[in-house]
Amino acid sequence: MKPAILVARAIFPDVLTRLSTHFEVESNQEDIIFSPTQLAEKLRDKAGALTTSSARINRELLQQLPNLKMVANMAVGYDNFDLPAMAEFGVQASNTPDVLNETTADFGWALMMATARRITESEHWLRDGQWHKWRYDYFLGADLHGSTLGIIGMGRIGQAIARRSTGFNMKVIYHNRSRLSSEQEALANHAQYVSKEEVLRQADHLMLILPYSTASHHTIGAAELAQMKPTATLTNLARGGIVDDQALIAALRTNQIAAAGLDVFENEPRFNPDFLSLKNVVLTPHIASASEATRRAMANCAADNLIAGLSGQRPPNLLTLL
Ligand code: 8YV
Repeated sequence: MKPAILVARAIFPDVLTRLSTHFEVESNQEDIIFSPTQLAEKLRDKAGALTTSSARINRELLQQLPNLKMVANMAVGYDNFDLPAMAEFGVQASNTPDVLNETTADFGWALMMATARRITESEHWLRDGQWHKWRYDYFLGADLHGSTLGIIGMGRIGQAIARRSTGFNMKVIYHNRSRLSSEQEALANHAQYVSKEEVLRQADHLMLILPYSTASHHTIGAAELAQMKPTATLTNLARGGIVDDQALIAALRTNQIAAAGLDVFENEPRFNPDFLSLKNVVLTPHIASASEATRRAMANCAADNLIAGLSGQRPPNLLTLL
């Protein structure tokens, strides 16, 4: 008999078809966001699950699921997993690294450029019928070329973002838990490793692309925003919770920094509505990895992990140390 799995959110139909050659699949193409109780119920008789960041796999859930062997997250981030609890309950975990690096880096640039050059603000103005003449000082923004790009979180996506800056003749400074090798720094447009304070003080454009954990909670709050240049932009591609959104709203409202580009928010999708009253912010609904090819690659990568894990092989992107 094939093992039973839950695909916890809607997914490409052909990936479901692929999974059903290996498993008895319960799908959720209606894309209902299950409550913890519903998720526990759905998973009770399952050996595996394919999840996204919306499913919390924690101790309370695992206690109810003696049959569960593996959860494959369709995301590189896995802050929705309690890895120590998963290891304790003998449940393998995997994520989808690498396949989304370049697409996410592309999007980081799109968001940073839209923020620096006021693309959405000016488009709203145009759509509003306010464009009656040209003026020398309409929508003056900040240059990217020749400026200093500061990156906090210099993993694979951070390095892909830094690499792209060579064409813009930018200086790159970064802060990370550990320093890159000199070869990696050279490939990342000769990025210079500095303290977090130096990144904040020197960056003209600050890019946040670090994993979320209790240690990185509110990496950027009121004190950090106060250290930034008043002309600086901030782009958050990482996770809600890396930035204290309330403090950011206050900083944007008082022009303590120039502008922000945000793809992720605290408590998303029910983000702080005060962002909507600000002109100097570009808001996108967590779409940095959303290209057709990359979302397919992520879905197939999660499927590869689940297929390997539930057939007794080592999943290519195993996270749990069992
Ligand atoms: C996902 C992401 O789309 O990979 C990640 O960590 O943030 C996004 O690419 C999202 O988390 C859905 O699982």
